[in-house]
Amino acid sequence: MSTNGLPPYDPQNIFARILRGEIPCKRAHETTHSLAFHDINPLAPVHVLVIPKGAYVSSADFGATATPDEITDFWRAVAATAQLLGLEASGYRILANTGVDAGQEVPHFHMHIFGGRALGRMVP
Ligand code: IU
Repeated sequence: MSTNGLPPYDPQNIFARILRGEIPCKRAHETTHSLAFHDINPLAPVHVLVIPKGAYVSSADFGATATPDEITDFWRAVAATAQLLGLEASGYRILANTGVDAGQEVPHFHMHIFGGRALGRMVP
């Protein structure tokens, strides 16, 4: 499985440590297989990250190797988190930097949810 230019999964990455409770986070939502928490450096009035609890380096790794239960749980967690944070009415943006060319900093798959204002057109 390609890791999109990233090293193999490192269980010491910061999100793995958050999942193990070694580092605190501001939790927004939690499900059987997923956790949502507020980004430490928000780029929008609402900026949360949704991550699977399993060890997946990137969105591509997750899509190719996670179980159907984990994948369903993840997408439901994304939608539920947006709803809980009041983003349903006006909408929001989701984004997953995937690998080196996207500048993915943390090598544990995470989906950004941005919202709370008009976000403008997406640029690469
Ligand atoms: P990226 O898609 O890998 O570039 O995004 C990583 C995000 O993780 C970025 O928005 C950081 O602000 C965020 N983050 C965090 O919320 N808590 C942390 O301890 C660290 C990074 I390190």
